Amino acid sequence: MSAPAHPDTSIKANRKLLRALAGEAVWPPPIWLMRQAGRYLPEYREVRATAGGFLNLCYNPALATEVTLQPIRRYGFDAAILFSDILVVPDALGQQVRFLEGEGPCLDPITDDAGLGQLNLAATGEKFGRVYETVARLRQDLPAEVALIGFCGAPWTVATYMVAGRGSSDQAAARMFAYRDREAFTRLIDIVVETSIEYLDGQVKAGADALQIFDSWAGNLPDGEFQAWVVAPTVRIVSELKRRHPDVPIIGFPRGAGLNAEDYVLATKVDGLGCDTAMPLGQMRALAEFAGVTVQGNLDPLLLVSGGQALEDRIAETLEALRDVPAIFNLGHGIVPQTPPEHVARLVELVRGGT
Ligand code: 1CP
Repeated sequence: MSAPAHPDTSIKANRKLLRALAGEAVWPPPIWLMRQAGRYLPEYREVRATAGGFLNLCYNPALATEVTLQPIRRYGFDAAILFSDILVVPDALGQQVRFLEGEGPCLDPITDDAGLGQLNLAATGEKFGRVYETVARLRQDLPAEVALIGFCGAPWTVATYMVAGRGSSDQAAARMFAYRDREAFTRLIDIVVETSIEYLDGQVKAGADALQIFDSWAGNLPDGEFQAWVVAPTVRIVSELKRRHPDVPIIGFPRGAGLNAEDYVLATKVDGLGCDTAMPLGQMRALAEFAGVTVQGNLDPLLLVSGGQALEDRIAETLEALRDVPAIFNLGHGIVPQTPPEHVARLVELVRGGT
C-alpha cells in the first residue's frame, strides 16, 4: 500500500494566501494591505528617521526586514510584502532616483532614444542583491503560516516615472513619448520587462512565495495602448516567471483597468487580480466565478481613515460579496499615512470574524 499523500500538512499548504491563490475559497479570506508597512505606523516612522533616506531603507536588509515585519507583529496579516519600492528598478539600472521630503520621487527624465543609453541591466546586481538578502532574511524570520510577497512595478507604470521624472496624474509624458516615438518607447519597455523578469526571479530564488505586479497607472490608456503597454509586457513577465517557477502565484494589479480587467486576466493568466476601489463588488465576484481568477481588494483606503459605522458596513458588504469564491481581502489602493492604526486592528478583527 502506498503512503497517503498529506498535502495539507506541508508548510506551504498552511499559508492561507497561497491556498486562495491556488483557487480555494478560503474562509474567512486571507488579509493583507497594500503599503501595510509605512508612515501610518509610529514604529515605521522611528526606523525611517534613522535610515538616512528612503532608498537607503530599501537597500538596508536589516532595516527593510524590520519594517516589513512590523505590521505582521502588530496585526498578524496572512502575508508580508517585501519592503522596497517599484523605483528600485530604474535606480538599479543607473537612472538615479531621489526621494525628496514631501515631494515624492524625482528622476532625471528619459525623453528620447539617447536617454536610454544610460540604462544598464548588467549594473543591477549589487542593488538587487541587497533586496534579495532582505527577502532571504524575511523568509527565515516570518512565521511559517505567513506568505511572503515579492513585487515589482509593471513596465508601463515604471516607465511613466522614468519618462516624466516624477509621479503625474495623467502620465502625459509617457503617453506622448509612446505616440511620438513608438520604437524608442518599445525599447524602454523591453528593458524594463527584461530587468523585471530577472528581479522577480531573484526574489523567488531568495524565498518569495508569491509575486505582485503593480500597474498603478494602467487606467489612462485607450484600448490599443492598454494592450501594447499594459497587457503585452505583463504577458511576457508572467509567462517567463511561470516557465521558471510554475508553482509561484502571481497577482496583477492593473489599477483603473475597468472594462479591460477581464481581458487583462485572460491574456496575462495571472493567478490573482488586484481590484481597485472603483471595481463594483458584483464585478469582482463575477471575475472570480467566471474568469477563474482569485480576486483581491478592494476597500477604499479613505474609509479606513474615517472608520465608524460606514467602515463596518462596507467590510460586511465586501465579505458577503466574496463568500464562496477565491478571494483575498485588501484595500483598493495603498493605505494612506493618516490611517489610525486602531482602525486597521478593527478591520482585521472583522474580517477574521468572517461576518
Ligand atoms: O517617506 C516614506 O516613508 C516614503 C513612502 C513610501 C513607502 C512606504 C514610498 C515612496 N514607497 C513606499 C513603500 C512601497 N512602495 C511598497 C512597500 C511594501 C508595502 O508595504 O506595501 C510598495 C509595494 C510600493 C509600491 C509603489 N511605489 C507603487 C505602486 C503601488 C501604489 O501605491 O500605487 C508606486 C506607484 C510607488 C512609487 C512611490 N514610492 C513612494 C511614493 C510616495 C510613490 C508614489 C508617488 C506618486 O504618487 O506618484
